[in-house]
Amino acid sequence: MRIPWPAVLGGTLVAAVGAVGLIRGAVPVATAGSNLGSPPIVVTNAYVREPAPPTDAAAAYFTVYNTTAQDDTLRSVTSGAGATSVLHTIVDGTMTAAASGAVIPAHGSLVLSTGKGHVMIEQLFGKLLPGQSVNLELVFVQAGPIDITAPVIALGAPAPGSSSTASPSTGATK
Ligand SMILES: [Cu+2]
Repeated sequence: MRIPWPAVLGGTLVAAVGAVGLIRGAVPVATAGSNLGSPPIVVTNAYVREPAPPTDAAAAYFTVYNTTAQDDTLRSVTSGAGATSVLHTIVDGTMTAAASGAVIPAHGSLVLSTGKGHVMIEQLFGKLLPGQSVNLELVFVQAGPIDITAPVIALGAPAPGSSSTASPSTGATK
């Protein structure tokens, strides 16, 4: 069974953290002046919600951790699944295009989840079905481009990392 690496990474991080609220303590704090190989940006819990027909757009969600001591900005996102991808954040219940990007504070995180924001993939090239995955390139001002793979999650299915979902390895295998 193939598991996209963001899912594996997400599972590991969630296991280490135990709760989403403990993000600060869980992110390795870079020692000033040293680079011990920890990635500056860690993306977890990436997924794309299966679009409800006849919608021609799909929403991608993920969490970005900035492990550095410097603010970074998610400037743009591109996807192999549609013609355009737009970063949308939700402020006071209103969805707005984050034209200048979204800031991830030093040692902080940016959570794109239902009610908080998403990347809207527009003019889909084809159907997106559960079991498929979508390649996304996230471009950061400081960290540069980072490629991730986001599985397509069925309508109504729980989002990765949203609750105590069973680990894939503990499920009965056929
Ligand atoms: Cu939107």
